Amino acid sequence: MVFRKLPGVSAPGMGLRLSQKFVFLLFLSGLVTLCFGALFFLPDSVRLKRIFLSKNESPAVTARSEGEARDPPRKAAGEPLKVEAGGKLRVSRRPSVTHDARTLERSVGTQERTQVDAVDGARDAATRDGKEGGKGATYEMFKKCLLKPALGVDRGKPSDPQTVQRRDKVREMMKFAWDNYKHYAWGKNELRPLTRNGHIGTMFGGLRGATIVDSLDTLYIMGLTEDYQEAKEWVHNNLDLNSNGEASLFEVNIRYVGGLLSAYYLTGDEVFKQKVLELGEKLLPAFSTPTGIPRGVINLGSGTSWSWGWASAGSSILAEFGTLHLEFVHLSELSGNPIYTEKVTNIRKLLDKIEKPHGLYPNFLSPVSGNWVQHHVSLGGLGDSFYEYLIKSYLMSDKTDEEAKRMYYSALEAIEANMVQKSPGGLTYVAEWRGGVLDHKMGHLACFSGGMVGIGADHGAPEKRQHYLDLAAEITHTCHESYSRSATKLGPEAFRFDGGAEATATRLSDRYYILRPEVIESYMYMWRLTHDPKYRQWGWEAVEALEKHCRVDSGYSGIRDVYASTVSHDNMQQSFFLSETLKYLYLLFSDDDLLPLDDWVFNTEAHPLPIVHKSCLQEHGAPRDTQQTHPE
Ligand code: DMJ
Repeated sequence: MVFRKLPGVSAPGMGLRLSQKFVFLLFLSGLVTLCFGALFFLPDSVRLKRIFLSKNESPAVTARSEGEARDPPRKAAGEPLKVEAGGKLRVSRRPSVTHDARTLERSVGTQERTQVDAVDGARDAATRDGKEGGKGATYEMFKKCLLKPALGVDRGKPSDPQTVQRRDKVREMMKFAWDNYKHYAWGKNELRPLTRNGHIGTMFGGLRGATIVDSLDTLYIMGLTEDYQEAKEWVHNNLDLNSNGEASLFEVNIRYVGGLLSAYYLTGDEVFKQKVLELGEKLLPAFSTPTGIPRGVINLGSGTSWSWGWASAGSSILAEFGTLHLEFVHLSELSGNPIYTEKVTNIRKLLDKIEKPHGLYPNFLSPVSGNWVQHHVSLGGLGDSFYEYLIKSYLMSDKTDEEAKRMYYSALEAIEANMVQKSPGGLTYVAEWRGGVLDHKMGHLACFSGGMVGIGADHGAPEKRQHYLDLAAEITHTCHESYSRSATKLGPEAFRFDGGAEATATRLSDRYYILRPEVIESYMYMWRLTHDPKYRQWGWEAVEALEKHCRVDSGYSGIRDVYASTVSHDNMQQSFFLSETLKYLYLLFSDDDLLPLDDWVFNTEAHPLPIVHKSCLQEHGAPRDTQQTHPE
């Protein structure tokens, strides 16, 4: 009835009755509320939104504080997420929070709110600490608690001339890789050595200089002092953490957090501490899920996080949320803020409690329900570094983290019982487990496990120690076979043990090598543990193969087929080549007193972190409460 009178006539002029005016006002105020509410659902970039909502008001937090979970943002331009050659992850345009997940998130709105509050508190504290230099432990305190000098008596210089020569060669390789990055890709994330330009990629959420941050410690331990200084200057002047892109929590943690932490612990340069505390704080919102299991992707600017589009049912990935512990414990140590340790302790507790098929840890877990999403278990991609971080957490805690130790050895037992196999030709390998069915394939990534089983050997049950050392040697031998059976003497991305294959790739798509470190990493650990000269010999074979097939005019490149003697290059110099592959080679040809293993634990990107000698640190003034957890 009201509407019949409306066209072209203003309401006051229509002589409306009081009740009609009331209905009209009600309608009008509803309309205004609706328009304002709609602002929350506009993309971040819309100007109107920036005018009406204050900058700090993260849409994610706002939505959650109303008990609503917001759909993850869509990438403006980009491809659907997939695992790139090299196991790297690309961001999907497809939001992966399902309807069910949203409903569940709504029903736990209060819990979410508490977590967001905690995160905000931590943000404030971390920012303050970052700016004020922090209330936590310092470089000096850690240094006083080391058993030996970090760089040894003479920077680990070996005594025999051949090893000196080989080590010098590795140093020259680092210099070559670095100089070309510097020349053609400075400030970008990685070098494309054939096209001589930089690559930014989609893993680091707008952060730049991945190769610089990943290389700091390698340059430092190799004594490439001027290059290290330039890298440090860049971090100081150009490492901008106020980026607003979509980052992999895992990749940012292992490369940037790990790289900055180790640079700080090796050099004491305050800029690294300040940057790493600032960055650590930006990662916290990823943990604001009903279970506290972080999602895989985070917008470092807004704090919004979501799951990889390809990970089924919005799940999080074991190797990602299980590879934060070492770095986060150190973030708590340096900031004096226990929140980082609490976040990773919570992950650990959930994993410990949850029922595991045959004692195994599947690769996908829902951050909403805390249940496994499928039963695929792997010591390669998607699973690998979770196991690595269990034993390394135990070692880094000065052997006090009994929970990590117990979980590591029972996981290893389950892996041995269900996944470790012997090929007809007598090669020991770790197969993949898919709901009880074995896939007789081992990935290059899984070759880190030779070193892992090796460093854990001495801490297992006394009657198992020799067995573990033998197992470590056998796995490392198999991985070496995957190299020596190819034309290039470099190993494929994955090799098989079925259909007549023995440590060789059968599929075209598995034949590439992208400068990965895992096989060389195991040589390095096995050398330190046994001093069997074969490991140095195998390392040298790898150097020769890298020089012959991967070195190009302007850097190092991965290759597309390790079985083809005329190689085709992939035009990528991965940052982990400088961070891991060359560092492990250098350590392999150095004396054991360069970064001794009784003081240092390497994160999964080969960044050395000092063992936390808790009581010693406290004696030197470190706070006691960085390990506190929230009351249950
Ligand atoms: C590195 O970034 C790390 O070692 C990670 O744990 C696995 N993949 C690459 C190297 O292959």
